[in-house]
Amino acid sequence: MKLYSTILFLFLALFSSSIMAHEETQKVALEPELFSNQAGHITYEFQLIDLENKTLIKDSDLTVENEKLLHFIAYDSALKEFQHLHPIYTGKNWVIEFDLKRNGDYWIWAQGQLSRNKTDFSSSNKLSIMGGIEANPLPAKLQLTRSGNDSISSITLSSNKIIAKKEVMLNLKFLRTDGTTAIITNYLGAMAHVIAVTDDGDSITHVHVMNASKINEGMVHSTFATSGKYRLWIQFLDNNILRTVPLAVEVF
Ligand SMILES: [Cu+2]
Repeated sequence: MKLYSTILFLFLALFSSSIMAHEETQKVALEPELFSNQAGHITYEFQLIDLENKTLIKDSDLTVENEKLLHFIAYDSALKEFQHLHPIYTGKNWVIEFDLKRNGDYWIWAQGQLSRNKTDFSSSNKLSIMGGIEANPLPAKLQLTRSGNDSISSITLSSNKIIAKKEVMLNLKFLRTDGTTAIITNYLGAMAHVIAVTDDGDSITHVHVMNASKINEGMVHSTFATSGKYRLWIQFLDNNILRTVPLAVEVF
């Protein structure tokens, strides 16, 4: 690693420990290596650093989880733009290519599992995008909704109260806005994926939806660490088309 990388690494380690204060421990740092801040097609190269061993994490250091070695999630601070992608390892860096057409401050996360101790990690950094479409205005507060749709595919989440630090089981119904029956097939090893983010964007949870006994119904078990409003992005395949439905819930 170059000197500046080492300095950046130390900075990241400090920065991460403050923003991730409510996480158990910060195990892995995400260090950007090469990227552009210009809106459009972005090639983002980064390194993952095992903070315990002070080593770079290669593809061979990770376990395949939900069919991928590494999951990459990006969203803007308005919690409107969203991407879930899978970086590849080049032998030197991890690389992901994606399109961000809209300006804004983006959170980026890498999620994976270290093979050496089978522990999951979520590591974040930020990326400010300029030169594109006007940034989404920051909403005064997140508009709560337990049902939403992406094109004709829709989701309705059960209305049970969610309490911080208590496991909750939420039911999901997969519907269509035109009344036809959804055709749900597994996406990356699960009926659906739920990515939950606190309304300040600084904490992320990724949980999986399991089949319930009824057709086109699923259930998800989760424990929300803190009270407050959360954005949920629910991703699933309906008729083999990837859909992403944004919802928002309050945790008491
Ligand atoms: Cu993924």
